[in-house]
Amino acid sequence: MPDAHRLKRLPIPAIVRRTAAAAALLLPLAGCTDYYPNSTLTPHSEFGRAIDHLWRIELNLGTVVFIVVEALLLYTLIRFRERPGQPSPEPVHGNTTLEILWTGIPIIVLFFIAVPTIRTIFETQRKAPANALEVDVYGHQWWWEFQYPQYHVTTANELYLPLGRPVNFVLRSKDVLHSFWIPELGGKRDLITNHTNYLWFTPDSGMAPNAWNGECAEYCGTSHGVMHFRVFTVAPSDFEQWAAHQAHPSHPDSTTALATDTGGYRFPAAKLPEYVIPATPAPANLSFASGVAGDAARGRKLYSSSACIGCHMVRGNPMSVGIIGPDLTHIASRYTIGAGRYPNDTTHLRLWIKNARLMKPGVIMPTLGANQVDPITHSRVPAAAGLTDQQIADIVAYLQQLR
Ligand code: HEC
Ligand SMILES: [Cu+2]
Repeated sequence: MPDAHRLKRLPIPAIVRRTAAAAALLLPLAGCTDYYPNSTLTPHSEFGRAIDHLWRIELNLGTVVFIVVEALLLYTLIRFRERPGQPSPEPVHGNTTLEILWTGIPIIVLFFIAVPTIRTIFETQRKAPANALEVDVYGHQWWWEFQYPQYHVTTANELYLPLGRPVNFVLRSKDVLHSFWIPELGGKRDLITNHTNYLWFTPDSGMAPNAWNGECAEYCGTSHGVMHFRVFTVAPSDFEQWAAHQAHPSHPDSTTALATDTGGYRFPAAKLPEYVIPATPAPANLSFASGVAGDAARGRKLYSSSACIGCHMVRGNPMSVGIIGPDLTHIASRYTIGAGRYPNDTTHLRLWIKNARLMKPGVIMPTLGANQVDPITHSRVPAAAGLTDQQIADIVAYLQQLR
């Protein structure tokens, strides 16, 4: 062969080669060090472990099949490769032994997959135990409603669950298909229009109290990607306190209801994992006047005569009985707004009320700030009809009292 056609070998220093080889070997291990809050590979309930067990069986079986098939393939490629001067191979017409083998082996493989799969289906579809906590889950475009019928509690986008007690989720949709998924605890199971689904699991009793991410796992429209929720698994006594407080109408809307209330329980802010509070930047073209202080009493009056009451419920406020949007009775006890899109703080509440549709694409909540352009209708809210920054600040001051 002429020299010019030969591949020239580049001289690679030994140190570079060795470092590259070591890096290639270590790369897969890098995935083991970080903590991924949305990983299903660290299950913390019997349901999660059942699914994890099944997946590991299938991964192991699949690996064996892969290695055997690839080995046979490589062997065939090398053993029967073309050699110079060799005559063409003779064609083969049918081989009964082979046909039986390649029909029989997949049947055996499928059998080994089917048995544990069917067993896991039955295991995870069993009826919930009688002492289970019931949570009625309603999927909305694009947020979650959670009702605890045994406790007369309704909340949104935040779930409190007692450690060690089975919880039975009754899954329904108010509009299109959604899917309820807490990667580290359990799911996914679909919320189907005009059909009720069930899912139950027990958050492990031995865990320290913690916060988890929940997601919608079935594409449901524009803001599907921002349909998160948070789950707090807490000590049973803390759960009881949380539920007792949430069941009450909130201060300042009820003078009597809070007489016996100790203020309730909230997952301690100091213990929140960093993924709980989102860092979504607010839209650049949305701003709020600086130095405006809100007045809660004025805000309550304004809220109670604004469009808000047609969509939102504030138990204890007889004007506010809407059921289209999230229940705001204890809005100030929550860590996030807009289904995990923004932190629940003064800045984001104000911007949200000013132009919700700019803050989260497609939401039903209309753009309400004076002179704001509604990104869906493209029309400008007239100055006289919209809320001024002062009015919004007042409403936010009121909402922040609803703890
Ligand atoms: C047409 C119905 C409608 C009206 C009117 C409306 N909202 Fe909403 N609101 C919604 C919906 C729906 C959501 C949930 C949006 C999402 O997260 O996808 C929402 C979300 C919110 C949230 C965030 C709640 C949470 O837990 O994430 C706040 C706060 C809020 N609205 C306050 C108000 C106030 C104050 C007014 C009146 C000035 C108002 N809304 C008017 C429908 C409405
Ligand atoms: Cu979705």
